[in-house]
Amino acid sequence: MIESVVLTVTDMKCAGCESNITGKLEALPGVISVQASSKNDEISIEYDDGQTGLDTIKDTINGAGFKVK
Ligand SMILES: [Cu+2]
Repeated sequence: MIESVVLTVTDMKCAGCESNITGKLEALPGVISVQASSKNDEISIEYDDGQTGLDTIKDTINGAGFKVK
């Protein structure tokens, strides 16, 4: 099933941070689309919950040096 979430994520400072985390999330199997906004401290993600889960997504964000609230 396709799920969509909006996560509050701090520490994204610029467009470089946005494209960094977008690339890492899009590389995960099952992630369909990612929109990161450093301005709003938000990342919107659509994913297939049969292939990946919120824990994996959050770990990827935290592992890239950002913080999921
Ligand atoms: Cu940056």
